[in-house]
Amino acid sequence: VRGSPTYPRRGLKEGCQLVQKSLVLLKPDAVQRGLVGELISRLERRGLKLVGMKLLQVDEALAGRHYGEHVDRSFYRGLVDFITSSPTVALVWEADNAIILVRQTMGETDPGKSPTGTIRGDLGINIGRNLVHGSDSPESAQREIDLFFQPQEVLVYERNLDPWITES
Ligand code: IDP
Ligand code: MG
Repeated sequence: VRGSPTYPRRGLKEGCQLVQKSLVLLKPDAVQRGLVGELISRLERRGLKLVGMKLLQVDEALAGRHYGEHVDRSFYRGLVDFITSSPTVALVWEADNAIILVRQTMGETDPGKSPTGTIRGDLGINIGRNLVHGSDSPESAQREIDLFFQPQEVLVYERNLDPWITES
């Protein structure tokens, strides 16, 4: 990720587990429904480390850049109208294999197909109101973090309980 230091000690670990970052958005439905705390709590409790956080109003330009891959899809206009309709919380989470961990915690794109125990399976009904975004690859994460955060807004710090979450 642009501006992020490398991790000489924890970058590449035994078993080839890789420290990754994932961009998570708590979409306007999450903010409007008062689920910000609940959703952050679920990701915190999973053990993910919070390294970036802001509340912002996504504008048309940012929405277009973030969802550019979907520009030709029938749901694109509705998606952009929705994400720009009310404030969004942007988060950066870090962990070994953070991309897949976040997506597991989120559930499937369609809440109706998401298992209970996941954010979308427990708290959502409709694919157009599925509460959260999570990066789908390390490359997407890098691109998306750079859209939402300045390099200095993604922090590097030690967490004292890490040895109780990850065997190093
Ligand atoms: P993801 O959020 O699970 O990665 P994507 O396929 O990347 O899913 O789609 C981005 C977002 O577009 C979804 O989270 C959802 O809000 C919206 N979306 C995707 N497919 C549909 C659809 O068929 N109808 C309405 N909205 C959709
Ligand atoms: Mg996606």
